[in-house]
Amino acid sequence: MSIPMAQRLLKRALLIAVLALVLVVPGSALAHGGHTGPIQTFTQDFGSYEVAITVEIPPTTPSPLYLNITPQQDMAGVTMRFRVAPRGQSFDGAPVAEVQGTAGTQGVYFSQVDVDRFGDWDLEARVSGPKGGGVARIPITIMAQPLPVGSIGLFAGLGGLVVLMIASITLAMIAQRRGRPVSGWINWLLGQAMFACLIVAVIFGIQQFSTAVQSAQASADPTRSSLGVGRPHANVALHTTPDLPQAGQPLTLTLDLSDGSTGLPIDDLIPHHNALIHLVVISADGAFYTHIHPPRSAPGRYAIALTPDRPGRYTAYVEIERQDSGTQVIARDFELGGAAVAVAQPASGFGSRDVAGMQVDVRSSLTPLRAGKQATLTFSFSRGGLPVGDMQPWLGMAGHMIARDATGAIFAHVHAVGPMAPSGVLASASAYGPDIRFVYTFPQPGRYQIWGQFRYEQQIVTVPLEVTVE
Ligand SMILES: [Cu+2]
Repeated sequence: MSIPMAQRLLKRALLIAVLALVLVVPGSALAHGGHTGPIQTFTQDFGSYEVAITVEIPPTTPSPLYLNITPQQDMAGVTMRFRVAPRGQSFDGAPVAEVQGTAGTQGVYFSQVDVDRFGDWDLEARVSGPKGGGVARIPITIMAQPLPVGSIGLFAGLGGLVVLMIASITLAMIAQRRGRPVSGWINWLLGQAMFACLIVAVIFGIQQFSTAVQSAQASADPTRSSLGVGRPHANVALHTTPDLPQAGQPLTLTLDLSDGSTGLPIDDLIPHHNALIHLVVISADGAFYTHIHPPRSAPGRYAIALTPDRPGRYTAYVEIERQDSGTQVIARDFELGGAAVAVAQPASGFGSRDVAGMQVDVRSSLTPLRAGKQATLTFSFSRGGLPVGDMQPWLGMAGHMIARDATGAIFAHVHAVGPMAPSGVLASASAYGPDIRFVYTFPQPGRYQIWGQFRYEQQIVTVPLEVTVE
């Protein structure tokens, strides 16, 4: 083989390699359940401290597990401690990473713990401060990313081609130096082998390309996503401690999640909207409302303390998302005895009101509201007559709106229109307002209670209102 010919072949091989590398670039990851990516945010309530912990899952081990900790309120005198253990093993002896909270405006705290193997881990977070505290065990899975078979085939084909090209050029150069041509059968063999490698690379390249196209189509079409399989429904057993709680006295709500098919504890929840569980507890009259994020204490078990202020029936709405499944809301009732501690303030309808030192004006694009017709509800924030433009993200968004009808049977958790805030560090740079909008279609006529929830100056701001749908 002559040197110019070898150079031509080399150029051709390089071109093929470049083309193949373009084909091998993996398709975009699916955006649905079970594909939450390597950065996950877990918002949990530790007593009266709500802390969002963003975990950067390492692609390999041993490696540090980086934690970005974003408290939702003042953390003066608060200590946060973190440690990890492989799931099912004791935390005893695990090194503890400690972070001290500071007073004033909260940024992001950083910490890290070390993980030394792939698999399921529990990240234990302990928060204690002057206003109480609590413990959460956050489930983390560190997975080795296997190289797809198609990529292995493509790389093998291309690698073989490159090796054969180098061999061919080397042989040609040796032959030229000796003044003897490379023997015909060697050239024939090299040519056949190169052709075979090329065919392998092309076949696997086409396969990679079609996989990338299919996964792009699947992520563009929500009905054709990986949700096809799904998982059985979740059973939620709710119990209160004490068994007969009294108004104005603290009680602990414990949620035991089990698989509707096997009855085993559910431990495949994935964070959705920055938490594993969104728990909304509302009294029958709607005067008591709370939206909290109970910490996980063991597989399938979540517990949180609260102090409802009036006797009667309460509904706990448990919103979860299981791996490879959509979100589900499970409602459970419980009763409180005793006498009312606080007087119910009637919630106002649309219009202006004062909340948390701001004026909040709420209006609807559709008046009157009608069942089955889409409406945009706008919350406008101002202070001393000036618009407020530095509302902060809560649970990754500008705002959340809970709507519930008077019977308690209709329950909706609506998110503000607009982009989600980035996770972790960058979230603190996001600012919203003065107008925050929600789009919702009320399914049936009736009276509805609505709670708009926002974050401003590190306080969760809840705006209740009551509307009639015709
Ligand atoms: Cu929530």
